[in-house]
Amino acid sequence: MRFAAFGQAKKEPDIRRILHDKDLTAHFQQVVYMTRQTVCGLEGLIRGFEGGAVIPPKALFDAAAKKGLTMELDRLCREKVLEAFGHIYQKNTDKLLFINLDASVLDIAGRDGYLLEQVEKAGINPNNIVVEINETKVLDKDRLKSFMERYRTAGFLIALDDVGAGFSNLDRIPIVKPDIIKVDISLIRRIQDNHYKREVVKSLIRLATQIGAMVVAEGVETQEEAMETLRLGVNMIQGFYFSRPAPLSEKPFANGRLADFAEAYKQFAAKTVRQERRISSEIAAIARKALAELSGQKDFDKSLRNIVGRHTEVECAYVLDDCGLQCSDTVFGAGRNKTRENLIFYSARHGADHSMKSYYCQIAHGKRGKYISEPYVSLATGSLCVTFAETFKGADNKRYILCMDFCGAEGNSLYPPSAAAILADGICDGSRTSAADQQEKREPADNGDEQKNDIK
Ligand SMILES: [Ca+2]
Repeated sequence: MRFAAFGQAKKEPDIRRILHDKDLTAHFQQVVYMTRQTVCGLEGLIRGFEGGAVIPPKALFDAAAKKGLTMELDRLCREKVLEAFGHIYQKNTDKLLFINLDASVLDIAGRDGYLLEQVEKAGINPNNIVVEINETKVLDKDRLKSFMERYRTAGFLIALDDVGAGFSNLDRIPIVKPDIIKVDISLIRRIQDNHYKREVVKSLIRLATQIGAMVVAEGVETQEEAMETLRLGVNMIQGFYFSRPAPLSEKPFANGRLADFAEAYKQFAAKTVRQERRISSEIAAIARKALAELSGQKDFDKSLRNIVGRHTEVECAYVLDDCGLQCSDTVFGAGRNKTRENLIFYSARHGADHSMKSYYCQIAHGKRGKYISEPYVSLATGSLCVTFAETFKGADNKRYILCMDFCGAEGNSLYPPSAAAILADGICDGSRTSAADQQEKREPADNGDEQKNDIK
């Protein structure tokens, strides 16, 4: 069912009537536990209807706030969700129900035990409930902390919702100590094309691993987004690509897309590994030739110019002595622009000291005498690159270190390819998601941010 088909209510909802008549409907969206290839739970969402039109959750909550009825609405939303889930719970005691809690209502005194009562009344074990804390502003942090402790002790799981949206909510991580971090749609949308989003999500995954939490990618709408988030290490995925919010169906945990996606992902993962291997061997081949050319030389600059001139994949190259001091220029390939040069970002020059940099330490103190970095954005040029470094002997028989930044020449990417690149390469031809299909999938979210507003 497409909610957009109903049209959205224009005037302010009559919140007193809605609360009085309990005129809200619970909808549910699947949360997919990817590595286990299963739907592990449902997020409960709420819909109001007036005169045949949908009232988005935000409009409901705005209207309630004006009348001082936020807590009443918040409670009714959960009552509806718990009641509906309660009907299917006995046959699905291994599944989770994610429920949203507007943390701003935690500031309202005298409500601390209410959620537990509601859950018990619905006959659901608290172990099956994930409480999503989804407001950026909690006025009373002590109250939030004591709420968390109480509910965790009672067996609830705690999720931090919409992480990465709006104001930073990272300060809540030590307070909430979440079991689950839900990464906001704004960081997921077109993540396959955006190095910065990828790195932010990778950081959140690293953080979650360190604090023993799971990561859910929210708002996944396309196959590329699903693959990229999964490749980065996200545990669970939620979004229109796998399911849209809807009333409970006969089989609320079935998903027809899961098996096909798992198959496509396995091919994608295999191809990623092959591509990474190809990239490493290309880098190794260029590096071998460069090292042979530099070995026994005195004038490194001339050889570096030859090397960089021959290989468009090499963004720049330079040589360090055994103490980490740069003993050549930083030689750039033709056409590389250095637009980012300023007082803090600039390419190192002859005589620069690299001895505190991690790649130098790895080579100087490690056994292998070579190093290759993760992809990163070059501080000198702003390009996405990887740095390769390896030792060689110069004319004076002393040890030197060749450093080369590799960067994808046009049409010849030398860093691990994005999901988009791999998909464009035709790996997932068997997939059901055509470009037109995806355009259709994305449309509702671009129209009034429906997906974002669902999450209440
Ligand atoms: Ca949520």
